[in-house]
Amino acid sequence: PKPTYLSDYRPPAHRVTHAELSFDLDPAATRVKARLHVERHPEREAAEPLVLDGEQLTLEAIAIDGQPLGEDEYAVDEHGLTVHRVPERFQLDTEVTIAPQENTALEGLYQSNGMYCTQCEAEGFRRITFYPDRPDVMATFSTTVIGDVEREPVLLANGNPVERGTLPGGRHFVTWEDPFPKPCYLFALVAGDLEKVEDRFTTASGREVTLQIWVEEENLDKTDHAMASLKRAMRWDEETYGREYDLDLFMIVAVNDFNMGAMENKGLNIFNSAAVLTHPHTATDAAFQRVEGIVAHEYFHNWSGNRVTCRDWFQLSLKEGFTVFRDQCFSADTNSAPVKRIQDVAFFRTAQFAEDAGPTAHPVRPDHYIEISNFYTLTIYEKGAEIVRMLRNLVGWEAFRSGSDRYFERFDGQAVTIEDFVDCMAEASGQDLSQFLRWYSQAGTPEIDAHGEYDYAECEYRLTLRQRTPATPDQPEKLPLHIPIRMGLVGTKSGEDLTLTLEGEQLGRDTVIHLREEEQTFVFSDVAEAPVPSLARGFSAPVKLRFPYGREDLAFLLANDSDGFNRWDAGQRLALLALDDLIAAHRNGVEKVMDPRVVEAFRSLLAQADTTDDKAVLAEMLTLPSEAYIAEQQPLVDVDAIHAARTFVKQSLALALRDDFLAVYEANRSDAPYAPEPEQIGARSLKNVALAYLVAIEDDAGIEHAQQQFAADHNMTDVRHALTLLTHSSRDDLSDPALRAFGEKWAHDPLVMDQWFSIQVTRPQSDALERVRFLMDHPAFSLKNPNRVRALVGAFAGQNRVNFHRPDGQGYQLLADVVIELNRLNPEIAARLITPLTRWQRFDEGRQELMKRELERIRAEELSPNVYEVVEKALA
Ligand code: DPP
Ligand code: ZN
Repeated sequence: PKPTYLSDYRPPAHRVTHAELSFDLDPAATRVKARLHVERHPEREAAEPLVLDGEQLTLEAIAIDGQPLGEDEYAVDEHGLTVHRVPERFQLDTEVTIAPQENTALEGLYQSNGMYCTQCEAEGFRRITFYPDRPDVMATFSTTVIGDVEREPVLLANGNPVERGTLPGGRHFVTWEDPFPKPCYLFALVAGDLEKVEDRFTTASGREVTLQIWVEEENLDKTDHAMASLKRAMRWDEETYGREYDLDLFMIVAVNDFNMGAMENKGLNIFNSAAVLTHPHTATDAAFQRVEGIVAHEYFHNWSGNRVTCRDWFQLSLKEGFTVFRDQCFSADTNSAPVKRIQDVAFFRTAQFAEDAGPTAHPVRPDHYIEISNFYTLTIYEKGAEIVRMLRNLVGWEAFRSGSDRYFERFDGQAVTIEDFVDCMAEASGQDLSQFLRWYSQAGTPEIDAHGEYDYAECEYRLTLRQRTPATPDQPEKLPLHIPIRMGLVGTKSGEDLTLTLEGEQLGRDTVIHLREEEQTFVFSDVAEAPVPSLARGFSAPVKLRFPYGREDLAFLLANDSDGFNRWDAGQRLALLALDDLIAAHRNGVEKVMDPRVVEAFRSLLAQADTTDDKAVLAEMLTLPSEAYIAEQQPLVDVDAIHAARTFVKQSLALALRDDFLAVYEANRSDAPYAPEPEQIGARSLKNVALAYLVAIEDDAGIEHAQQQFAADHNMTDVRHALTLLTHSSRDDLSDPALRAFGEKWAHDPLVMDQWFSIQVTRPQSDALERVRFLMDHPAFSLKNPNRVRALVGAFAGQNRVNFHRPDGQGYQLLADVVIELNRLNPEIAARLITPLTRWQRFDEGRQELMKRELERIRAEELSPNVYEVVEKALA
């Protein structure tokens, strides 16, 4: 397979202005008729042939302006269709057949639990019909779906239904029209035996919109939260960005077999059932919040993505980065804002930093790819969102909003680039953002080394920042970036933010300084007392910032920093320093000793449990950095030492503060009916964090509470947490009966069984790998369903570090076996699953060899472009 390059971009030679499609559904041979209204691009030559994408299609008929084409007038190969000579403007009619029932890749038109559905982003439409499958071809669509009255009573597509009727032979049809021009990646069709929940929304300008969520009948009781989230998101986008919904109907459909989380098809969003269905008894608080965020994300795409879309797939972050930023802000506004930020950053620093440091590192706007579906990454999405967040902070909310208005007005109905977006922000703010644009083209995580000196005599504080971005594949040299650092200086006597004066300018107590050079020194004057700097508040830039904090400094910031995010971060840094010592002790076979400063810090945190107004933040502060994040900090990852050190810290804290944890647990229990609301969620997380410490030392009261919490069956958050604690303890007498009861109770619900799979295969005990193999034969498991694969194999390889990295290499072998099988069934999921193996550089030589051996074993297979691209990069 050959790469596609950004620098090769050319506007399409032909564009489609209108597409009339008709689908006569059949599992083995669905007949797709397409009438495309085509025009030659005014600047392209008359002699250019018409080239359309098409894969796995059987062409049955072809005509131009009603005249069937002779065999020498066109050619079909495995990538598409070429018509050698075409007029300047014409109608192309084609008829093809496709086989949805054989489509295990879940791209294009496929079947899931008997229903028909589509996934076209990025390049799935070419598996439906011959078409210029690229986002800069925008057409209006009219779609007729013909199905069986009994099997497919519901026939959906984009836009508004305009006609329906019955046909001979027990068939019926519905015709849909979408008046908004769109690229074909936003096309959607759904047909099956579905039920709906309906609601209404009145837009700011008074238009009535019908909202529908379509599900299988047994899931009708799991849609309330998604519907409420949708309405909140619609209102929020009006109030925050001035964006109204534009059709009369907005539909969401839940599908069981789905590669992504969800898809923003115009007027007909298709969701992975895991990203839309919730019920207090089947979904955790985290799942409720995830559903809210994804519903909002897909809805927000209606403007940032659909009305204004991407010129080419290199611009993917144009819609994804902006939309993730929008959904993050929405979730922050509806829940605890500091907790949302803490959770997003904790995840980002673990997973995106690892991506940036590995062989698949790429810029937020890549300049080449082999398979675009490999680029739906944390870099494009989350780092893209961090860049948009920096922009918002650089220009200020007002200019940002006015830049956003400009962007939507100027480019409505167009397919545009990242520069177009940034230009709007530059115009609205009058700022020069040219250096800032490097964030989009330069891969890798910038590292900042900071140090500061307080001059008592001059009352000056000098802060020196030095930036460097390490080399990444294809990019050995890096240029300095424009990095906004939000900061304060916290007085060591007062514990308060000091007033900042920089080069004679008064900047308040919390300010942003701009690092643009490789090295810069900022001199703050009139600093009345020695300060501890609080840097990159709120994670003001996606960088690694090192500062030689002492442990007292960190304990001080943890207690005094006015920025909640940095208070949390100070605690994480303090814990990391202690963990470093313990990891070294473990490796050297020396007795481990707990740092009393960490114990004292936790004691003061626990003392705030009664009075804090944000229990969710406190729960985050009481949570140790994850094994994955600790590993990110180590030059050479020693999974066993990390696990042992972290377990030791957890147990030491639990032993020292046992009564405090118990009191916090007991004070935060509640019998109130479940609601996914911030206050309840905060209390539940705090209580459950406390319980985890107690069970970590097998405290009798703790174990009893865990068992009771499991048995009480009040809500899935509590049940799942208790089951996880019992299953991850070393006591099989606790875990076995609970797992059995849970598995029997929920055997009928695949989304709950996914949780049951994940809990078991992430246990640290040495039988985890055997459990994976055993559970792969469980009747509820199927390699064909992406959710099952992620819950079982993905969770094991991605989250069970000690067992995946077993020194005998069996974890790697298991993953490679699954990848090889999935490569044939579902290349997109196969390619994603490989990720943990691609990180081999970070491990000891023995493991490196074993990991590479498995990558080579995969490479020896006949590979899909998806898997090929990842494996080649990993072994390069
Ligand atoms: N489903 C993906 C998303 O919404 C692709 N657009 O981000
Ligand atoms: Zn998206």
